[in-house]
Amino acid sequence: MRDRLLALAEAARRDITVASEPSAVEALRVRFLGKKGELSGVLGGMGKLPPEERRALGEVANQVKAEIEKLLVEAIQRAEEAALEAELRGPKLDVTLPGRAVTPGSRHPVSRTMEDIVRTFQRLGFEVAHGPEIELDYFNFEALNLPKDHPARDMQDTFYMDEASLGHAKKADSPVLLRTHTSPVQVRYMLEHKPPFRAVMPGRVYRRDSDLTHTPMFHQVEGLLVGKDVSFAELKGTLDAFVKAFFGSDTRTRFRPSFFPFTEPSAEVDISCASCGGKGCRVCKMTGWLEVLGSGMVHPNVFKASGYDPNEVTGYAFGMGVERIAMRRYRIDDLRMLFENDSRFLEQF
Ligand code: 2U9
Repeated sequence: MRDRLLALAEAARRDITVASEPSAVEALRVRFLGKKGELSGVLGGMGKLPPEERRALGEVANQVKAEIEKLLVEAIQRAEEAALEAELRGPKLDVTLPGRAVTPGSRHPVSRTMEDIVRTFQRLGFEVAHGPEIELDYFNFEALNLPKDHPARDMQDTFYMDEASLGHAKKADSPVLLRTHTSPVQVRYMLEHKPPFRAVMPGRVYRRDSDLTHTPMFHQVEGLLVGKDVSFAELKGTLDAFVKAFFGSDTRTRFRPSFFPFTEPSAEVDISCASCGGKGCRVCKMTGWLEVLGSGMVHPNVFKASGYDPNEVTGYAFGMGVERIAMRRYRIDDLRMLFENDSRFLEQF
């Protein structure tokens, strides 16, 4: 049996040292050391030997096994190195081929515009606040002076959430919807802070609208400043400063009376047309002015809904659509360009 073990070691030395491929080395491992391999075959008869002989043979068997294992490790290293070298030399891997170009991404024009608007207000001392896009009817409408039967609710068609799909997530006794403006963030902010404060609320909003000039999702930046004796003059001064910082220092502003349920009085803000300098052209439809934002003094009912005393505090609010401003800024004449994500369009920014 001892001779058979030594013969086995000799055969292993002879065959393993010449194996040149990983698969051949694996086949040899199975042949010599596998469960039904040659070593097992020789040791199978050991049980019948007397204990003395068994111990001596066991020692030899262990030495043979260790040697074969060492030979196999060396062989696999050799085979892998050879395979790698062959690949580098051979035709499979051509390291002289030019690499595939990595095209860097860029900020979307809507994101850039929104960030720039927010940054401009931050320079004027405004904080930035965020809130949920899935909102309660209460914060989106009710608290903003739009009771259920208010005709102004027809001004914006709303995506309501299917009650069944909300499951246990619905705790409050108010319908759930996709916010139609970021104004509910202002309401939440007022409930969580004490005046005086000023903050802007950027984000996505949703309306049941889809045509050449409307998308079901778009972006807004709204703002709110609340304090003691805040005046309409401050609203005008702040928005004029914003317009000059954002569109250029020679841009003029014009405030036109308007109506929003959550502000009184309300005003729409126009800026002088940059394309014609105010003389009138196709861009401004010959008026010399472009409408960019809405604004007003916070309505007393809105203060009451947030637990503020309208005799103690006043404030102003404003809102703007980011897509519209991005289109002005980059002279994009088709809204759909902003939503198609065509890389030939996006890589221009
Ligand atoms: C609170 C109080 C007052 C937010 C305001 C506007 C005027 C406005 C529109 C501009 C174009 C939205 O993107 S748009 O469709 N917004 O004109 N938004 S005042 O007033 C508020 C909001 C919250 C608590």
